This record gives sequence, structure tokens and C-alpha cells, in this order.
Amino acid sequence: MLSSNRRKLLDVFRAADGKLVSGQEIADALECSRTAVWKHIEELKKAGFEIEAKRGSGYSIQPSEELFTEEMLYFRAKTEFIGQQVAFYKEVASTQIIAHQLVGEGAVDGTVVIADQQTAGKGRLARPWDSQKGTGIWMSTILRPNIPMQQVPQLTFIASLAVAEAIDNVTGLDAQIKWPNDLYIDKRKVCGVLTEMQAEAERVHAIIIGTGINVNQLEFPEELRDKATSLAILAGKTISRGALYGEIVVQLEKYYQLFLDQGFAPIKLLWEARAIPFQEKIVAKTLQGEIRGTVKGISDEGVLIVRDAVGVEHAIFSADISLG
Ligand code: BT5
Repeated sequence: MLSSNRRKLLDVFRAADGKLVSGQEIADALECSRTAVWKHIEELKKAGFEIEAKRGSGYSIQPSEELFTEEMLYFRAKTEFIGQQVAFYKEVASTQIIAHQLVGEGAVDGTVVIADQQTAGKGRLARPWDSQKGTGIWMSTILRPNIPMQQVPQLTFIASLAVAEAIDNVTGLDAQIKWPNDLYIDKRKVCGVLTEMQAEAERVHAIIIGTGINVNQLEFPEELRDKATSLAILAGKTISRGALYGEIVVQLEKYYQLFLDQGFAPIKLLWEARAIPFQEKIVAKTLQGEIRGTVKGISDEGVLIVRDAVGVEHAIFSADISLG
């Protein structure tokens, strides 16, 4: 985690939003001498930041497109709490595992765990999640809402909605949501969400929202080739992971706050507007068998309602959905 001085320095630049910051403002914020300011700026340069110094007037930072470090991720998070504590790893087994550990150590609401590579990234039902080095956004966000356990699945909808909107805003692509946890573009998966929780009896201690977003992969392993894609493949250019991360935390905080203030109803409407068109035929593979039909919507609990060919409505709690 970042030192308090580094944090204060980045706070000053983040608030300035690309404009010049005087040496005196930095000295005041860090409670240090002007000579020490110079040292801090040099350290920030060593950490990969592009800093412009204008004689007599101050310094400005432009976010570097490629840099993907703890400092840059903190700098990118223009939020109140999501991402204000960020733990960045070059390589981990799974950010979910680290997030669970941090919850045990008392991690605050909004803590983000993020990695450049996962060696054992996981999906639902312990399925593997391909998390190549330097290509995606592999992150887990710790939230501590005061909600009953039945509402926890609603957080998955908030996350998919937030990531879909962030993708659209940064890339101009149009991400659609496939119940309950996938984002699709051009009929291929670009993002998966895995929501886990720590709870005791009926009390929810923390919710960990894992999001895996394929950003700059140009190739996928054989078994994923016809079902996965990346934003770079779709947009035809490299996408800045830092810029996308910054937008994700902003959108996530916005929708999470909306949920805390007004409940699930507005999220449900926004989610449905982004869901894969309801007239499309789908197959829901559940443990009890297959249900074919069209999607009617989701219930307040996030249960998928599918109407079959003879008009019977089925409530689906857990399934894999395919189009067809
Ligand atoms: C998911 O599971 O879609 C949830 C994925 C969550 C991953 C994030 S990354 C950060 C955090 N840390 C973790 O360890 N996990 C979370 P599910 O719906 O079960 O889909 C898994 C299936 O998607 C696999 O069985 C593959 O078929 C496919 N898949 C695996 N890697 C993929 C990828 N990179 N892109 C698209 N599809 C993939």
C-alpha cells in the first residue's frame, strides 16, 4: 500500500486535474520544505509518471496511458471510497483470495485488489479464468454494505452495469449484459463477474466483487478462441487499462451509491435496458435440466424470468445461459 506522503502528493495532483500545481502548494500539503518537494517529484518520475515542470510556476502530471502501477491506479481513482485503498500485485494466484485475506484483516469499504497477472484466476464453480500478464483488468472490490444475505446477488448486477458503462465511455463499444454475470460484445465474452461474500449466520461481513475484463489480448488459448474476445480486438487499437480502471471505479461507486440510497429498483431498470435483447432465444442450463425460451426480465431478487414456447414462466436462480 502507498505511503502517506506519496498519497498526499498524488492527491494534490489529482485534485488539480492536469493543471499546474505550485511547489508551495505541494510543500504545504506534505508539510515539507521546497527542497524536499523536488525530491518527492523526482521519486514520482522514477515511479513512471510524466511530470512537466514550468520554471517559477509549478508542476503538472499527465496520466501515462500504459502505466499500470499502484500509484497510477490510485491517481486514476477519482472517487470517494472505491479504490481509495488499492493493493496492486504484479502476479497473484487470484485477487479474490487476497481480497478474502484483507477482509479478515479489516480492509475498509471500497478496497480494491488488482493484479497484472493471475496464475489461478477463477470463475464461478471454480472454473478457471484466463488472466494473461499485462493484458486485462483483474480486480476484486471489497464492499461492506449493511444488507441482508438475500440481497447479495444484486451486487453482481451493479458490477456488470458499472463495467458495461465504463467500457462504453472509454472505448465507444456497446457492451451487453448476459444474466447473471457476463458482458458480451459481438456475441463474445469480454468480462465476467464473480461475487463472493463473507457472512456469519445472517450477517454479511463483506462482499467481494471480482471482475475480469479482457482489454488488450490479441490472442486467446485454443479453448476460448470462439467464445472470448478483448476490447483491443474489437476496437482495433490498444486501450489504456489505467483509463478504463479509473472509469470503472467511478461507475461502480455511482451505481453502488444509487443502490444504497434507492434500493434495487433503479438498478434493475438500468440493467434490463442493457441486457441481451429480450426477444432473443436462450437456453438456460440448470442443475434440473434445460429451459428454452425468451427472457422476460429479472425479479427484485435478481432471479431470471424465462418464458418458454407455451408461455409458461420459469424463475431461474442459477444457470449457464447460451443464445440459441
Ligand atoms: C466468470 O465466471 O465469468 C467470472 C470471472 C471472474 C474473474 C475475476 S478476475 C478478478 C477476480 N479474481 C479471480 O480469481 N476471479 C475474478 P464464469 O461465468 O464461471 O465463467 C468462466 C468461464 O469463462 C470459463 O469456464 C471459460 O469458459 C470462460 N473464460 C475463462 N477465461 C476467460 C476470459 N479471459 N475471457 C472470456 N471467457 C473466459
